[in-house]
Amino acid sequence: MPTTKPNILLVYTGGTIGMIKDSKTGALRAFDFKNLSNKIPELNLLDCEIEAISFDEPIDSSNMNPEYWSQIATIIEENYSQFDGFVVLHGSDTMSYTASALSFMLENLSKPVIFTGSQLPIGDLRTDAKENLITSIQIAALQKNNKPVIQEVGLYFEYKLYRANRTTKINAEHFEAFASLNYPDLAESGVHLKVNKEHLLKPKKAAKLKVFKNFNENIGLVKLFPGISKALLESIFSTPNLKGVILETYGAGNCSTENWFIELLENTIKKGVHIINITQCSGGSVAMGQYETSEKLKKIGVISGKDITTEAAICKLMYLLGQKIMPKTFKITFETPLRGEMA
Ligand code: ASN
Repeated sequence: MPTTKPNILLVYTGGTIGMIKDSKTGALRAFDFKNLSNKIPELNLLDCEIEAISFDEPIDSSNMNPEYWSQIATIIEENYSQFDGFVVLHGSDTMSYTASALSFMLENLSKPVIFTGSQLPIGDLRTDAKENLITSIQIAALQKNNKPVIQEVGLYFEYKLYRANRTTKINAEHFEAFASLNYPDLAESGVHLKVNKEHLLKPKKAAKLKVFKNFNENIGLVKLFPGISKALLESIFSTPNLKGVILETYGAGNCSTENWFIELLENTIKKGVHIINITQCSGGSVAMGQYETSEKLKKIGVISGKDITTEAAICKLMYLLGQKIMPKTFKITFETPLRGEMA
């Protein structure tokens, strides 16, 4: 019986993972991904075929934006039928945003799209890049009965595979740079690669991949703090063309019950601006109505972000606004999990 090896496409967008130190100047520069296997001969030992494609000009992920998200989605869309899995190499700083955005853009995804990066450049002696890259490729190539095991957007970093839209970058120095506090790990790499099958997303059978590239960027993110001024909030909420605001509240979705604050939110919602309540805690969920301090938000029509991360909330809001959802159904659509991003 002829055996065909899985075909994996590496998409290099930039970030530390693709950097090497110039031996003469010591400066970090982007590395040519066409010569990948010369630099990482271990890749030849993997039981899959690997091709690589790179952004013309690799970027530090702090320069990421929805236009680049569309470029990544286009590369996946154009190569979807030829490859069995995709590994996106991305700077770690904004990786959770891009990976969350891609999870919304790729509807009915039935192949793995694994984001990874590193804290140290690939050429460094102590780099974490090799393990992250090699295991991400192995995960993208995992198959059972000729079907990919992972059929969603994942993020692999320091021995763990997470659901991408559940992650947050939590550390700027540790190799364990990401966490998924509200959803269990999808897989763990130790002596064995252990996949937690019960936590994987199961796509709709035989549904065709749909790719959405419209984002509406007229949104805001407000983190409340004790003493936040009326003037500041009034100025944010009167931003021209504003369509939605993510409000990071305290604990289980609580905020001040002062009249001026609630009235400001109520008037903003009446103008047609969607306000989404998420918690500024790293873990746990918003439960509007649990305390008096959040009951008023519920009454005036604030949307519950439940246990969504800030990164996924931003992407979901821009995505849904880009879908031109009817104002009447916007709240219920936001409160419904679309790609396993919320409970
Ligand atoms: N500044 C880099 C980036 O996000 C950080 C990294 O990749 N570790 O592109």
